[in-house]
Amino acid sequence: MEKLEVLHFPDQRLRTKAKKVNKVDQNIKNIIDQMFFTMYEEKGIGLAATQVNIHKRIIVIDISENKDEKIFLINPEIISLSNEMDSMEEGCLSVPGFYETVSRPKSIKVSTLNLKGEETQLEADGLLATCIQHEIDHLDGKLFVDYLSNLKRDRIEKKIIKLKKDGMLKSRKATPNYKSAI
Ligand code: GNR
Ligand code: NI
Repeated sequence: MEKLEVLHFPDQRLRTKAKKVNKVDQNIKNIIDQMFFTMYEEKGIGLAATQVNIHKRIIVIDISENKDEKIFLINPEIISLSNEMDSMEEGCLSVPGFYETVSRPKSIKVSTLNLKGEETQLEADGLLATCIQHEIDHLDGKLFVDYLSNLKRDRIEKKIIKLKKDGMLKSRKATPNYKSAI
């Protein structure tokens, strides 16, 4: 299977609002498979389609120790949020190498579609609740760095731009085609 490339902050494509899935068909199932493959390869605990430049409301998650508990969400919607908050150190495959504490509601209730296209519900707290909220933010074009101070976010942006410039981070620019016309 082919690994999808993950976009890096401050790529503007990460600011795209993803569209709802109309029909859970084979194409959507293939996207989910490719997203799980990419997430496991990149050693993430979650991945939103937005991060791989697919602007559909699809999320994959696996927070298990043994990487054998796949969770996918299609058209996820938060039904309820607890008033109680939880602070966790977050990282993001689109903001590689940076970890900062973010405060979010501690527990949530979410609706999602299963592979038959039926609506189901899911309750989550702890790391799973944090992860789902982090991923739904991606689908709305939001990143965890948006919760930080402007100063911190600007510093991270400058460092990532430098890493890219120095070739320390793969860029998603298309490979130029050097084929000569002769
Ligand atoms: O791998 C990831 N770890 C993580 C840690 C704390 C809170 C959220 C996350 S999600 C992240 C993968 C990712 O970027 N998903 O969008
Ligand atoms: Ni992320």
